[in-house]
Amino acid sequence: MSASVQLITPQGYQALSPATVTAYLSGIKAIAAKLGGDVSGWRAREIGDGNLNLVFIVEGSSGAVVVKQALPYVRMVGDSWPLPLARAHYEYYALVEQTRHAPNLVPALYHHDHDMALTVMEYLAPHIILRKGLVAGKTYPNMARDLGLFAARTLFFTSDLVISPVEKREMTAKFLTNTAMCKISEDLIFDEPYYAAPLNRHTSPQLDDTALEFRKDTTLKLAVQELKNKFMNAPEALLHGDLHTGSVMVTESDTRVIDPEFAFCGPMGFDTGAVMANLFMAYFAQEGHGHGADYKNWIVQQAEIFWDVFANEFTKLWNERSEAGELYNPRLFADAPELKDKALQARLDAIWQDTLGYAGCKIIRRILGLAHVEDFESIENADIRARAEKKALAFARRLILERTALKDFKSIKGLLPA
Ligand code: SR1
Ligand code: MG
Repeated sequence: MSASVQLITPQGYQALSPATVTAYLSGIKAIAAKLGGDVSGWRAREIGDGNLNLVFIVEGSSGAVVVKQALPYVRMVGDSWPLPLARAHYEYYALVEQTRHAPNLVPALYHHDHDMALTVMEYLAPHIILRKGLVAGKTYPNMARDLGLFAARTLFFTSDLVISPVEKREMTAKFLTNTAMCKISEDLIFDEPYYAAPLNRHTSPQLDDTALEFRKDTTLKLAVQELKNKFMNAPEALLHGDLHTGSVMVTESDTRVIDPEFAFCGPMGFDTGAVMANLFMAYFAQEGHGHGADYKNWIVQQAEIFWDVFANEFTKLWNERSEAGELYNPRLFADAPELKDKALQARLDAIWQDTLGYAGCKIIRRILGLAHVEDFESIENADIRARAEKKALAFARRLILERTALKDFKSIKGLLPA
């Protein structure tokens, strides 16, 4: 750790290890009962391979749990980059809220410890991280539908279409202070790929010229800053905030969304755009994984199903709305009944445009910024990787710049290289 950086941890916080996590859990009655048997028989391992936190699996004679604990710094960079432990609380609050609206699509919550910045939750087995499944060429029949339902329900029910202005502002205020995590997104998604930020990296030398072109691209930078402005100033709903394929665990039949530590109230299209971006990156990366044309088509189909299910569920919820919710309140439809459908279409069109814009930003940041994705990183041959990344970058740029003209999924497919 550099001498100038001070890591701030409250009294009572201690980063756990496989050796200490079992003793910690043995002090929580309900968890001890779930694990079963004596603490001496429990096995613990640390499996966190994300960018930020510790994740333990603890198994006992009758059950298993996952313990996720925040570290006071960014794990992928080290303790020279401090990061507030408070993200663990925002994650917990977001999970509680998501559980209300999409209970079968998130892990069950067992325990939250504020001082220790940790949450104990359901051990999902035999689930794997969706991104890894896509890299391995696996198909998941329910995944796109489930993600569409998750996005529609969590976004709709936390928006002004349902909750009162008081509740909405309270929710916005509660997450407004998730500042450090929002700042990471503001920097890493909207700024750093577009200047020579010290921690940026890309496939070099193959993408050197492309990276420079993006840094010189005034038109693109303007569009990205507009999207950033909306990210910072449009609290439409409580977002997951980091809804990429590494935040989803799957089996053949089950889908669970994890890791909402970037949660805040922002534009709905930021979440839907994350899903789209990561499915399309999986698509472009197939160039290096070679699972065949049918698999590539399957991925594109999943992006389309995701959006269709999202829009259909949003429509269903819109049509079932009660009198609550401040935005497009049904009292406005009494003398203008056609407004109901027109308003829905206007909302969906706006979310669609944002979805494309944010999807583009999220693809670009994963290729030119700090935090990359396994889809591309696992392509060992740098020439093949660079070729796939270049195509993805060109696609992403068009998504951003043409987002108002690209009216439907068919037009998106038209942008994909033959
Ligand atoms: C420094 S954190 C880098 C990235 O990891 C997370 O998954 C978020 O996407 C974040 O931007
Ligand atoms: Mg995460």
